[in-house]
This record gives sequence, structure tokens and C-alpha cells, in this order.
Amino acid sequence: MLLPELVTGGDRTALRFGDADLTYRELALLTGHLAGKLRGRDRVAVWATPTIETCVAVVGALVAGVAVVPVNPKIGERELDHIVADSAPDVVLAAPGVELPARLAELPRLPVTLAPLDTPPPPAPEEPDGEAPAFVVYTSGTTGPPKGVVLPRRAVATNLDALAEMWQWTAADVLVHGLPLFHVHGLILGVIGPLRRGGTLHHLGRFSSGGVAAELARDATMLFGVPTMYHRLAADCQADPALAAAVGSARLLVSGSAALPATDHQRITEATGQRVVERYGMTETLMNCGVRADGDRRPGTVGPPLPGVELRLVDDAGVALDVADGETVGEIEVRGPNLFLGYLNRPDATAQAMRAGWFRTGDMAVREQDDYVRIVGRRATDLIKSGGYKIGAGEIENALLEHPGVAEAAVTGEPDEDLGERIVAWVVPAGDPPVPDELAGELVDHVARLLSPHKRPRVVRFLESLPRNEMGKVTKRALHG
Ligand code: MCA
Ligand code: AMP
Repeated sequence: MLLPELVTGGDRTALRFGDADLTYRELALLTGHLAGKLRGRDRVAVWATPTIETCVAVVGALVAGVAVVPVNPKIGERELDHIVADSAPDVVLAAPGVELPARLAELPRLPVTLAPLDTPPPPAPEEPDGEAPAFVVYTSGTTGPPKGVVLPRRAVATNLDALAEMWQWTAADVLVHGLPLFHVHGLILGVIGPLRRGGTLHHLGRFSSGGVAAELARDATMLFGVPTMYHRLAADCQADPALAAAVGSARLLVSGSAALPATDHQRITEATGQRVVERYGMTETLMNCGVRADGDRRPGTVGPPLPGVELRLVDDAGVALDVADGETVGEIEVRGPNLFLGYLNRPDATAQAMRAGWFRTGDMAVREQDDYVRIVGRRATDLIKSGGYKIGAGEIENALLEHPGVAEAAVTGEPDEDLGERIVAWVVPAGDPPVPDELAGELVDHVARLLSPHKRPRVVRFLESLPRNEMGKVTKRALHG
């Protein structure tokens, strides 16, 4: 069973979002009724606001054996059109009264309510097969619109169990986080994780250092966050000893989705006495590596492969490098029960991502003698990690080119202390100079409206032309001079 604690969890608190909370018994009742209404459906879209209703919707669908397509509640028009057309959900789940964008409002809608129920739910359907899709999570590639990653129940269950073993994660743990609920980190690790253990999630609604500290001072034991959150937490702990003491009381601080810089590791340790544990994953593979709770917490490393996950490094020709010398760089390939089933409607992209049963991550790394993995870079320069979100340069360039003020556009990532990387748009304006003062702001809003706010450029630089090679291809490296 994916969520056995729905049967056995009883009156323990499962979820708390601000003033709203649910015990396992209440969650089982609500989701049992919802599952009854979802029977026979194939896929449901969930309007994934950071609320308890989103968790009820997702768990209800999982109980019914229906695949969940979580949708960013700040999603732009173009991206939403693509996700709805590609995933073709039968129904959309959202809290009552929430206004949905037109493209979702045209689908049949089931309200997700928290109203107390006293009638028993219909009998639970048989537990679906492990290979049945549990989630379709959209993730960016270098070009084109995001791809739907189809994750089976088997990947979710085995990966969460491997993490539990590594982190000694039990029903006694109370997890706190403020991650968005439309990606693997916040939703699968951060919601389904504690529910599979029979523990508790306290979600902050939105991340703040004060919110994290208050929960850790009360009864939270673990924190999940992206490096941007730890960067902000480090600064706040340095400035406020009470906050630092609260963070210092945690059992485990876990960072992932991007590399946590050594300086932030150090600042947190100095202020709180804590050493952050890193883990490395991907939407397509869930978690691949992680530092154990009782392991050596070395900044710059993401620990050994998880139990059950096979990991190898390959050279440019795809030949496995049988080395663990801390020096030889190769691309990470992984194999195991953690892998996705494929990209929805994209057998071409799925085939390209696989090599004889191994998934090609595109991440470059070295392997230390004790099997710890150290990630040193990424194969594709056109993938940007900003605030822990993966963002493809190509989709932003396409959006910019739709604006009448843009003749040519190139998008790059440049180092940013807070976000890891910030998105920079290099634009050749259409029309005669001078460039209108308002154009940069308009382009930022245009991308936020069409795609998602987190994909908006943080900097817009105007140029007379883009640097190109003899073949006419834009040479992005020349842009940063
Ligand atoms: C500003 N805003 C705008 C505009 N300008 N909205 C529309 N148009 C504009 N022009 C709004 C934003 O929507 C937001 O609203 C507010 O201003 C601040 O935005 P922003 O600066 O983007 O937020 P931030 O404070 O910089 O966000 C930092 C963050 C965030 C909280 C760390 O980046 C974040 O939540 N990251 C988590 C990413 C994540 O979960 N990744 C996991 C995927 P408002 O404030 O109201 O929201 S990776 C994964 O799953 C793999 C498997 C893994 O390994 O984990
Ligand atoms: P996503 O497609 O959003 O799931 O992002 C997956 C990518 O995030 C990976 O391919 C890595 O490049 C990056 N990533 C995740 N965790 C880490 C980590 N701990 N250190 C470095 N990179 C990471």
C-alpha cells in the first residue's frame, strides 16, 4: 500500500497548514469520499495551491488510483494551455470558490471540501499495481514546452522508503517546509513523504525564516528546503540568536533541488551548530543520492547512491567509467525502481533520455573513494536552475519572441548569490532606437503572464545584435564576455 497510515494512523495529526489541520482518521474519511467520486477516471488536474485542500485532492486521487497532474496556481496562459492539452485531465480538483483560469474552468470540476463527514466512505478500491501512474509532473527541457514526467506508484513508495532508511525518518518526525506543491520536492517528498511514514507535515504556506524557526522551536524535527531558502535562513540566523537556537534544535536539515554553496553550509553551521544534509534528485528519477543522517556531512557532496539505486558515470561516448578517484568527471546515469515510466506523449524524448535501461541525467560529477558523489556541472548550458526551479532557456526565448518589441532574444543563467542562477534575457529590440524605457519591465511581465512568474527574467539587457558563429548559431558564451 502506498499510504497504509490512512488505515492505521488514527488520531495522530497528519497535516497542518496554518489553522487548518487533519488527523489521519479525518484525512482517510475525506479522501475516501473523494476517491469514490473519482473512480474510473484516468487523470486529474489538481490546482496546487499551498493549502491543505491540495493535499486532500492529491491523496484522494492516489486512493482512487487516478494519476495526479499538479498545476502551479501562478501558471501563465501558454504553459497552462500546453499542460491541459498534453495531459487531457478528466476533471479538475480545487477548493470551492477558487477562481480558475478559463482553460481549467472549462473542465468538469470537483470541489475539495474539508466539511466534517459522518457517513463512512464507500469501500476503498483495490490498491493499484505498482506500475500504475501516480503523478504526471511537468519539467522543463532545453527547448520547447515542459514535458510531463509519468511517475509510477512503485517509484514513489521505494524512494520514500529508501530516504526513510537513510534519514531514520519515522512516524515521530514532524516535517516543516514552505515548498511549492507542484513539484517533486514539495509534493512527493514533502507531503507524501510524511504521510507514508505516519508522521506529520506542518506547511508554512510560504517560506519564511521566522515560520521555520517557530515550528522547529515547537515540535518540528526536520526541515526540507531549496538552497535559496537556506541562503536566506543563514543570513537570518546570523542576525538573530533566538532564531539560530531554534534552527539548531532540529533533528535534520535537508537541502536539495540545486547545490548548496559551501559558504552557506558554513554560515549555517557557525550560527546554529547544524550541518545541513544534501540529497540529489530529479523529477524523472526522484532521489538518487543523499547523505545519511549518521553519515559524514561534507559540503559539496550529495552522498552515496540511495539503497536500491544504481549509479554510474559515463564518458562522452557513453562508456562506463569504472572509477571512484574523486577526479574523473563523467555524466551521471541511474537505474533502479526510482525511475519514471516515460515522458507523456513523448516516446522520442523518452528514448533519447535512456541508454540501455539507464537514465541519462545530464549532470556531470565525480565519485569519491567512499562512493560519495560530487556534482560539478551540467551538460546542457540551456538549463537554468533558479531558486531550485529548473527552467529551459528555449521556452523563455520563444515567449520573448512573441512580444512585438523583440526582434531577437537569447536567454542565459548567471550566478546569483540568492537564487543560485538568475535568468538574463539578451534582447535585440524591434523598431528604431531609442529603446522605450518601459520595454524591459513589459518583457518581464510578458514572460510571467505567458509561462510562470518564476520563469521571468530578472535582468534584461538590450543589444544591437546577438553574437553568432559562422553557422549563424548564437554563441551564448560570448554574451557574458
Ligand atoms: C514578482 N512577482 C511577479 C512579478 N514580479 N509576478 C508576476 N509578474 C512579475 N513581473 C511575484 C512572484 O510571483 C512572487 O509572488 C513574488 O513576486 C516574489 O517572487 P520571486 O522573487 O520569484 O520569489 P522568491 O522570493 O525569489 O522565491 C524564492 C523561493 C522560490 C521561495 C525560494 O524560488 C521557491 O519556492 N523555490 C522552490 C522551487 C522548488 O520547489 N523546486 C523543486 C523542483 P508571491 O510572493 O506571492 O509568491 S526540483 C525537484 O523537485 C527535484 C526532484 C529535486 O531535486 O528536488
Ligand atoms: P528537476 O528537473 O527540477 O527535477 O531538477 C533536477 C536537477 O536539479 C538535477 O538534474 C540537478 O541538476 C539539480 N539538483 C537537484 N538536487 C541537487 C543537489 N543536491 N546538488 C546539485 N544539483 C541538484
